[in-house]
Amino acid sequence: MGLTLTEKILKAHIVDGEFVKGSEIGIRIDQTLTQDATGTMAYLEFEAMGVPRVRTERSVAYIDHNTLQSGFENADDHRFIGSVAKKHGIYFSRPGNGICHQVHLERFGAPGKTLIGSDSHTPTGGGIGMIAIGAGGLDVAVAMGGGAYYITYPKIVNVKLSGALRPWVSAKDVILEVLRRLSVKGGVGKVIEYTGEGVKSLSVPERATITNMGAELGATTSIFPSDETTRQFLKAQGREDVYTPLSADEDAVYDELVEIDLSALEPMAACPHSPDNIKNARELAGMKIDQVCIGSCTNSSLMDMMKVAHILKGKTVHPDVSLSIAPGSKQVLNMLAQNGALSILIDAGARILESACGPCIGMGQSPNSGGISLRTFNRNFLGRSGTKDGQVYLVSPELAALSAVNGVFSDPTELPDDFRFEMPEKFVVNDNMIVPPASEEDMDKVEILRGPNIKPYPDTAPLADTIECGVSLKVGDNITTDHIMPAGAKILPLRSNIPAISNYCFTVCDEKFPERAKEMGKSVIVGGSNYGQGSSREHAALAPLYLGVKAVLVKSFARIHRANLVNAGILPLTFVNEADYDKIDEGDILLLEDLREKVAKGDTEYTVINKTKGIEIPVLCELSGRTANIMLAGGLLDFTRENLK
Ligand code: MIC
Ligand code: SF4
Repeated sequence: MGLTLTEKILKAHIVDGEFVKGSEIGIRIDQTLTQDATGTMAYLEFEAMGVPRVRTERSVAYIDHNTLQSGFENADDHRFIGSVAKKHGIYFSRPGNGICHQVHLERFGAPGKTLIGSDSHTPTGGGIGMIAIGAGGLDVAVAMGGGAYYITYPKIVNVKLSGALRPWVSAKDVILEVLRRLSVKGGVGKVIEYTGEGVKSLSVPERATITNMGAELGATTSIFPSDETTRQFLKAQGREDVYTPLSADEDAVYDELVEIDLSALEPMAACPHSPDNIKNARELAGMKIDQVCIGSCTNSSLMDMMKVAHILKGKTVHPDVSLSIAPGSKQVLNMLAQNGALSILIDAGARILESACGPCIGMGQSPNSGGISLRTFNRNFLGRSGTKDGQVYLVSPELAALSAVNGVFSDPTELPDDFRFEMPEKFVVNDNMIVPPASEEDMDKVEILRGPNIKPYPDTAPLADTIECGVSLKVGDNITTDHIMPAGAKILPLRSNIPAISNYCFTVCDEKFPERAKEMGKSVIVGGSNYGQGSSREHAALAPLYLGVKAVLVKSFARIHRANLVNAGILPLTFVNEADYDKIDEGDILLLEDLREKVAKGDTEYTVINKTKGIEIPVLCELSGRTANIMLAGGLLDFTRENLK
C-alpha cells in the first residue's frame, strides 16, 4: 500500500510509538522557531531544563509580534531573547527582519524536514513540503533540547485540486473554501494534504497562504508536495541545495477526500467573527467599509504586494477608508523598494507599516467603533482587532486593495485581466538581520540580559489526589485563546510576566474572572466544543494555572490548547454526554476523587460529582502513558526536569 506524503515524512522521523492512527507518536524535530510573544517564556523554560546548546539542525528566534515598544517591556524581551539565542546556539532574526513564518519560508524551511514553532501558523512551512506544526512554548523548548515532539498519529485528508484559479481569484479563496466546507473544527486530529493537477498552478507563496490558514481548521498541519515550483523558489532564494522532490505515492490511501476545482472558485470573505463564516464576495459587494489592512503571515509575499500595487497604481485610497500595508519581510519590502512598487503604494495613500504582525494581533490600527475592516489576515475573532465591536472580514489582497480604492466591499473579478507576475529568478537575499549564535567556545562569555518585567514560570505542584472546588467560569462553544488570554497593545507587553498578564485572563468574556478565580483559590472552568481554538499561546494555560485553575471540563478541545493544559499540569476533561454541559452552573462545587491512582493506571473514565446539584457526571480524561506521567509530575517542565536527572 502506498504512502501519503505526510506518512513518508513522519515515518522518517518517528522515534517513539507505533504507526497506528489515533495513537500517540513521538517525532524527531529538525528545526524550531519561536516568536517574541511566546519566545520569552519558551526560552525561560529552555533555560530551566539546563541544556547548554540546542540539539536541532536549526533553531531560529524571531522578533515580529511585539514591536511597538510603547514601554521598556518589549525592548527588554527582545534583548533577553537575543542574548539567550546567542548563548545557546539559536539564530536570531532581529526586529524589522520580518514575520517569522514568511522569513522562515524564505530563508530556512526545507522540504521533508520537521519544524515545530511556538506559533500556530507554523504550518506555513507546509507550502514547501515540510511537516511544520504549531506547538506550545514548552514543547518547543523540549524539542530544542533534543526531545521528541508528540502528536496523535493523524488522519490524513486529501484535498485534491484540479483546474487553475481564474484571474483575481486568490489562494486565500482556496483556503476560505476549505474552511467553508470543513469548519474551524473540521481539521482537528488531521493533516490536510494537497494533491492533484491543480497543485502545479500554484506558486510557493500561494501554497504557503493555504497551509498557513489551514491552522484555522484546527488541523495538526497542512502540506503541499515539493516539486519543480518548489525547486525554483528555493533556487531563487539561493537555497537550491535543500531541495528534494517529494510527493505521495500514486496508490496512497487517505482517510477523507475533498475535491476542489480551482477554476470554479470565486472571491470570498470570512465574515465576523469566525474564519469559517464564509460568504461569496458577490453577496457583500457594495457594503461601505472603514478600514483595510494588508499583510500578516497569510498574505504578505512579494506576489501579494505586487498585485496590490497593480490595483493601486495611479489611484487614491477612498477618503473614508484607512489603508495600511505591512510587507511580510525585509526581503519583500526591499524588493518593493527596488522595483518601484513601494512608491506606487505610498503614492496611493497607503500607510506603510514595518514588516511585523502589527494589526493582526491588535498592535495598532484598531478600527473605529463598530468599524468594518477588511483584512488579509487569518483570524477575525471577536475583539482581536482591539476594537470590541469592530467587524473584521478576512479577504484576499486583491479584494482588499480594490475595496480600499472604492470605499465599498468590491469583487476583484470585475477588474480587467491584465496582471501578470513572474516569480523572480532571484530574490534579494541579505541575511544581515539574522544574527548567528556564538561558537561553542564563546558561548560562556555571553551574558543573559534580563529585564524587570521578566518573571519566572509559575509555581506548579504534582497532581493532587482529590480536586474539590467551585466552577469559576462557564463559557460556550468555540472559545478562542484570544478570549482566554487576549493580546493587543496593552496586554502583549506582559507576556513575560504571568502574574501581571493573568489579570486579563478571560476578561473578554467576564471582567471579574481573574479576581473571582483568585478569591476562590482553586477552581474549574467549564466550556463547550472546540475550546481553546486559535493560537498556540501557552499563556492561555499558564494564566489559569497561576489563577488556581485545576481542571477544564468541556465538550471538546482544540489540539494545541489541550496540549498546553497538560503541559501546565491542568487536567483536561471532556463530557461523555455533551448534554451534561447543562447540568453544571458557575459557582457549583465539583468533586473528583482518586485522581493519582486513576491517572497512573491509565483509566480514562472518571466521575465528576456535582455536590451543589447532588448528581454524578461521567467524564473522559484521555491521558496516555507519557501524558499521564506529565500530569502526575505537575506539568511538562517538572516531568522533563525529572527525566533529565
Ligand atoms: C496569533 O496569530 O494568534 C499569534 C499571536 O501569532 C499566536 C501566538 C501568540 O499568541 O503569541 C499564534 O498564532 O500562536
Ligand atoms: Fe503574526 Fe498574525 Fe501571523 Fe499570528 S497570525 S504570526 S499575529 S501575522
